[in-house]
Amino acid sequence: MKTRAAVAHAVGKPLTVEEVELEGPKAGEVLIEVKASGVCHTDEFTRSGADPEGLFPVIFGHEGAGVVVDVGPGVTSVAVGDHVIPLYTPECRACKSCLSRKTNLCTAIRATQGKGVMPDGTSRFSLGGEKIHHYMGCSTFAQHTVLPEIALAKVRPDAPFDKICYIGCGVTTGIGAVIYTAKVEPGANVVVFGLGGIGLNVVQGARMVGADKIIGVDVNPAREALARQLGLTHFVNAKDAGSELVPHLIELTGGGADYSFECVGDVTLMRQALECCHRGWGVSVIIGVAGAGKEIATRPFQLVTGRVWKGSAFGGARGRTDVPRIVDWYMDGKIDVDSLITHKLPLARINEAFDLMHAGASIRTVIEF
Ligand code: AHE
Ligand code: ZN
Repeated sequence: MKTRAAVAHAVGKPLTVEEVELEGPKAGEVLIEVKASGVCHTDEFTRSGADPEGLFPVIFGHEGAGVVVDVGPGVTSVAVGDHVIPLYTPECRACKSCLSRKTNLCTAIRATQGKGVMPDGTSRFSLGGEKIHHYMGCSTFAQHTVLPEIALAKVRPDAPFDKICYIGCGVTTGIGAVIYTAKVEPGANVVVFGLGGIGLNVVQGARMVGADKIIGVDVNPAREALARQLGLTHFVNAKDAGSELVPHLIELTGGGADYSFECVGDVTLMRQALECCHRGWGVSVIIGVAGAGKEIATRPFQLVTGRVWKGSAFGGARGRTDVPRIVDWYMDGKIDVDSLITHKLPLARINEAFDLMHAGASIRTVIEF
């Protein structure tokens, strides 16, 4: 079939919206009509060339919501008409990682996903006979896309696509890092580095679990008001604090943070996030994705004295199990998604979403099909 998609032909170039060829679903695969897709910083990370796994030409987008329109042979967990959220971290419930109960990082299809193809090693997208790569197994900047069934969370049909698409990455990554990865307990002091599309969700996750101080660090003072609406108790401008940032945070938390979260992907901030943690028990969670070749550093003393450095992908969430529950939390008014979706655009104007992101003008832009 033909469908409309935003194609990235080469590193650093704007996306071009064009009609592409899409093959139907093969065994274990599902064809969905994408109704809405958020534009995440990770799409820009790969578009810019900073991602060592980046492949071109490609159809980006990994934060979508849509409807099942066809299923391939052997598909049992979803049916035509079901509302679904694509999962860049699938959940097969059978691989070593899923069975370990220690991680959400299902390994069933990671190798082929990283090569921009479906599990059988081929792509469903092409243009004029040339193969186009899938992105993070999702490619939601297309009106239709194909995914393995293990990479789809079935969600309630009354939830609006233009809001719940954000649960496909940013919301789950931020809230999940608090509740699944860090397991923040009531009364804890939390420091959040970066109050963007992920950090603001860390803030509301911390509020949800009953954290005491929720301190946000950012260089953009315009982020403070929205962050406070979501539960922030203190705002620290990193520019004003300068080299005193870490001592200031330690003082503000009465000795150090119980938990800190790096939501930017900056290795200097990652070090500060670790070092502002409380001696003996503070846990720092890295969420931000850093560019190719970047490395983190700290004095081993920081870890010897009990601070813990962790990472979190997709918030530690098991997509097929946890994403439908997070959709319920949104529908029940337990979490705020609407305030974070600051812009909406049609697919034809998708490049403006990247401009808004660069200007720091948006938290999330959602593309509506
Ligand atoms: N390909 C990059 C790493 C990119 C990365 O870390 N991706 C995150 C998702 S960011 C969501 O916006 C992730 O969850 N990765 C899990 C995985 O299996 O890749 C690189 O540096 O190589
Ligand atoms: Zn993302």
